[in-house]
Order: sequence, then structure tokens, then C-alpha cells
Amino acid sequence: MIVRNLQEANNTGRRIVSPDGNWESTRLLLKEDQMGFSFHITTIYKGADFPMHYTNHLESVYCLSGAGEVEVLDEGKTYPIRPGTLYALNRNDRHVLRAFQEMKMVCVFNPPLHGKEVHNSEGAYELEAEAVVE
Ligand code: 9YT
Repeated sequence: MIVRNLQEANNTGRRIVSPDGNWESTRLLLKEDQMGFSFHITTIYKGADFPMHYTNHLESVYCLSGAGEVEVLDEGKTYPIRPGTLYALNRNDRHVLRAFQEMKMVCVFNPPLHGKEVHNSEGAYELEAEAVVE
């Protein structure tokens, strides 16, 4: 069994702070755990407003706290996000995430992340980013 603790993981290489200043994410499960998905606790900073397009991954996102919205660009729809909301990017949807308050999210990625990924210029994660987690 794998047992990890968020507060402990925050003091390790599992905590990734995005260079764009929009978010940080502590990745509790990764590819090396061989679960078939990765599992992250992500903070979206207040005022963040940024596009993403996960062309290589499917992602589910569950809001624990905060408030914001997600705009799905190819649907032309915007959905409010509040505690209890889940959105699933089942079509690799191009989207814009906005945080009106800081949001705490649970994020699950398939295929799993290696650990150090940050968004490329398209707002995606490469499939073979560096794997090392201390
Ligand atoms: C909700 C979202 O996609 N935020 C960006 C960070 C990502 N969830 C991650 O790498 O944990």
C-alpha cells in the first residue's frame, strides 16, 4: 500500500510551483507508482486567468474550496466552479481557468505525470518530461 501525507509532501520535490505564477501542485501519486493515473492537490492562485490544452492527457478536476469558472473554448460555454464541482476534460478540451478566489483542487491525470511537468507554450504537458522526485 502507498500512504502519503500532503503536508509532508509539500516539503519535497513533489510540490511544483508553476513559473507562470498561476498555480502550484503537490503530486501525491505519479507514474512511478504504477496506478495508471497521477493524483495532485493543486492551488490555483486568486486572480489566475490562463488557457490550457492538455493534448496528451485526460484530466478530472474536483474543487475543494474557492470560486472560479472554466470556459470551454470549443463549446463556447463557461461553467462556474465552487466547492463540490467536478469537471472532466474528456475531449482534451481547450479551456481557460479563472479563479475569483484561491481554489484548492484535486486533479487526476491519465496517463500519469512523471512529476516535474509544467505547461508548455500550448498549455500542455509533454509526455516524457523529467521523472525525478526527491
Ligand atoms: C486545474 C489545472 O489543470 N491546474 C493546473 C495544474 C495541474 N492540475 C497540475 O499539474 O496538477
